[in-house]
Amino acid sequence: MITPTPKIRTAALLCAISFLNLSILALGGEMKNADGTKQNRVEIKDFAFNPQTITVKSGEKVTWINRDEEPHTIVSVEKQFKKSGPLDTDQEFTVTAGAPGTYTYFCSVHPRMTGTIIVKKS
Ligand SMILES: [Cu+2]
Repeated sequence: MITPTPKIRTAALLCAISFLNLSILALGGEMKNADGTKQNRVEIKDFAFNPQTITVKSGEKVTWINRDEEPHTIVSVEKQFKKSGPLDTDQEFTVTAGAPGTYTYFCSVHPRMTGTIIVKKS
């Protein structure tokens, strides 16, 4: 006789695996949006951008989120993208990656905080 137990077990296992994936990816870097497009996230924590260098494709979005209690900003060194206002705790800022190239940025409140976006051809 066949019981439905193995199926349920598989479903529970798959569920656990996707949950695990999600928690690893949620730390920063690449994530998928609900519609399947790539989500590029940079977390600001302990006065640092994490990941410090992120590689994206032209046309993709990059989102920063401030996890510190201090306000931070995102300012392109060469003014290659619009600068953010001061981000409060848990506030986000998003830009769309333009032409391929290397974009460096810093926090105007704490200029030692720097990061890099590498934009590849899409
Ligand atoms: Cu800052």
